[in-house]
Amino acid sequence: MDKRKKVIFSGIKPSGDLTLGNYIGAIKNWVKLQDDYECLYCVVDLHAITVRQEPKELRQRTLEVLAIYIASGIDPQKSTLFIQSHVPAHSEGGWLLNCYTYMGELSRMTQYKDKAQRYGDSISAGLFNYPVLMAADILIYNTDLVPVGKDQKQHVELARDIANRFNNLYSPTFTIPEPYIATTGQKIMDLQDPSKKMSKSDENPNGYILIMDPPEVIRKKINRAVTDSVGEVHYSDEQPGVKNLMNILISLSGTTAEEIEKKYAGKGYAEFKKDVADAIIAELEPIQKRVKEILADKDYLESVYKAGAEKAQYMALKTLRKMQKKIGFIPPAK
Ligand code: ATP
Ligand code: LTN
Repeated sequence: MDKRKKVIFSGIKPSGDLTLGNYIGAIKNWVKLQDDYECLYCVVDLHAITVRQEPKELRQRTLEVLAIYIASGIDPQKSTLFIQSHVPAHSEGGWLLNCYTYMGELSRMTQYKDKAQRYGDSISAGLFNYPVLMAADILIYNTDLVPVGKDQKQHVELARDIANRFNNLYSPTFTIPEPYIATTGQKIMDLQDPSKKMSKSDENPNGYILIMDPPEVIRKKINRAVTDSVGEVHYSDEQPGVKNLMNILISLSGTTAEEIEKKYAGKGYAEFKKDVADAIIAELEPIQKRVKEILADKDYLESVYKAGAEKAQYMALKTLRKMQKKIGFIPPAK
């Protein structure tokens, strides 16, 4: 039977160089979903400008993120790859949904609260509204599943609330999306402070590993990663630094925590750290090589994001028109 494939949507902001957290928590899982779902993977540049971006860097990074998607195994023949600002329905849908979202809901978003604390008064209204744009991203494609890291679960839940509100107010319009969180590598933590997530906008570069970091830098950062004075490789909340390194190894090599504990019993951390670094390098080196090749072929990249935007626009416009009609807007004259 030819049942409609379920729709998957996800995106990463080109707001900094991508980290191992983005790779393990997002991209690596996306690759696996391509055969079973209709997947749309987006570079969410509209989201990136919620904090100030240097125009030249934003341009470079947007293309680099796209190249990383492809180099990591996302196949433009199977999945729709595009740049968010090329599909204006995201911004338009975002505005409409803003009028169906409460200030109270947005002020409860953890990511907003964290960033508000970090940036103080100079925080943009865009940062506050950001989850509404994300809801539009998801809802205009009638997305069924949203693969994200644990940190984004709250935003997907807000998208569900907004969708239900709109559906109940008018008539069924949106599919109610579900977060789809992979069991391994849900949240990779900062190497210097394992109580916070590894983030590309961190000030301390030793806290994160970049997808494009050269091997010697990866080794240095893993060697410097904060552990503890226990001296035993155990998977325990009391040893958050070691646990994080174990999670990285588990998601990259497919071993289990028990196997790792057994292998390094009585051996301290040096050999364990070396093997973690080896596993990261083995995974990232071929991807880095491909990224460079893809970035050198601008025509190819352009053909990918052009085809992606056309397909996405077609899907998104259908939903946007429905929303406008239900709200009570006069359709434009033909
Ligand atoms: P920033 O730190 O600048 O806010 P970010 O690194 O969180 O950005 P996003 O573009 O917001 O990156 O996230 C893209 C995807 O990567 C999301 O699905 C998010 O859940 C996932 N992700 C980001 N950091 C991690 C992490 N440390 N562990 C697991 N998943 C992560
Ligand atoms: N908010 C997400 C990035 C993002 C996203 C989306 C993820 C924007 N739009 C739609 C999934 C679906 C973040 O900060 N990681």
